Amino acid sequence: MTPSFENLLVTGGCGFIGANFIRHLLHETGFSGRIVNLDLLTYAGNPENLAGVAEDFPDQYVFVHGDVADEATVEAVFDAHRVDAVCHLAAESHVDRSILSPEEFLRTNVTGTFRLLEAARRRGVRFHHVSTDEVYGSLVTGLATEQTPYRPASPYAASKAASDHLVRAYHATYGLFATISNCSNNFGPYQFPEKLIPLMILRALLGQELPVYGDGKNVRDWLHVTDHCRALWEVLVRGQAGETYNVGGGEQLDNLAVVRQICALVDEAAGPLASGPRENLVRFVPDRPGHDFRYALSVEKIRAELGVAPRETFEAALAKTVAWYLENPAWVARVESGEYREWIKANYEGREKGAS
Ligand code: NAD
Ligand code: TDX
Repeated sequence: MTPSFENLLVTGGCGFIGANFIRHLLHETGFSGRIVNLDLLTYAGNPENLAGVAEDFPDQYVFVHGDVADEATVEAVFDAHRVDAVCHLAAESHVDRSILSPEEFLRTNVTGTFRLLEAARRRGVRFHHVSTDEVYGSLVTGLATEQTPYRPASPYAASKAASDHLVRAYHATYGLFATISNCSNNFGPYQFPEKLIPLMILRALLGQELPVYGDGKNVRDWLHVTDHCRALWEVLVRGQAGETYNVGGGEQLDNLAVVRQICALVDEAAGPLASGPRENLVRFVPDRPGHDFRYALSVEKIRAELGVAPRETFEAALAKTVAWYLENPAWVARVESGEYREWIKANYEGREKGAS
């Protein structure tokens, strides 16, 4: 289906999912319009995640260094680039950081979403909001559907819940063409190694201890990022105004099982350690405060209404992900040493934010 828009604003495009999504748009969808990537380049934003994109697609891709919570920046971007659709991914995204320092989460996730909604409603621009299954809170049994009441437990989840409510309010009150997707735990290339899977891959490779929170029995629903990107595109193009779509991988595993699989894959790829299998590196550490026990999503609605279902199996996608981290030592080294920040300083700091 041909999209009804030509100038798509993607926020947070230098992050993990944003970068995968921009690559997906350019390589897999046949989208011939322009992509404007508005990103503040926080610690999680790495322009190297989009290496080659500006050079390969000079007429289709533009980067703007700026803050979604800054009204003047957002207004200027909408006007300068004649934005006619938004896919909003920019966020503070890590639960542990939200426990240590919640304020930035409110600014970016709540105020930032509000600024974008204001700009979109004034111009009648279609708006897609990327959210999380964490808004539903921990489940005892069964699957969360789009009707499950919100019960966020962490400051991160609460900030995402607040932003979801704002999006719904803008649809109900102003008639904004808005959609929301709530997805489960993503994994794949370019994920910052603070999240479970890349953290464990890189620590296992180096033979470092593997910190598993609590007893490792907490369950997550794993979604390969390419399956998420396909779903986002379908919702952007064919989603119905005011609707919410869950996007999950359908494979729920406890954390210890995930870490053990990673250990086995790294043992196989890198050879065993002299001290024995990497599984011996697992250390049970004090639990995350308010740690949600279990997430699991019903993905029936998006399958029935938009024909979207995951294609990857967890096992095969995890093997590909381990291979990606092993095959990209330069990316890993620059992230781990902090050198990717030097590149950002040289290229963007001192330049006016909001200037492309
Ligand atoms: P990420 O942390 O890897 O990337 C976030 C990006 O947003 C970075 O490029 C960062 O520089 C940018 N950013 C942060 N604050 C900004 C601001 N004020 N203005 C402009 N840009 C800003 O995050 P991710 O894992 O790619 O997640 C993307 C979205 O998907 C988020 O909205 C997140 O809540 C949601 N989500 C993620 C997952 C997951 O498993 N990673 C699961 C469900 C939902
Ligand atoms: O060192 C660790 N040890 C550990 O046991 C880390 C970093 C995590 N964990 C556990 C906590 C969780 O139960 O692993 C599970 C996954 O943790 P994270 O990777 O931090 O993800 P989670 O907290 O589940 O949130 C993720 O999925 C939903 C994303 O970070 C969110 O942005 C998304 O909304």
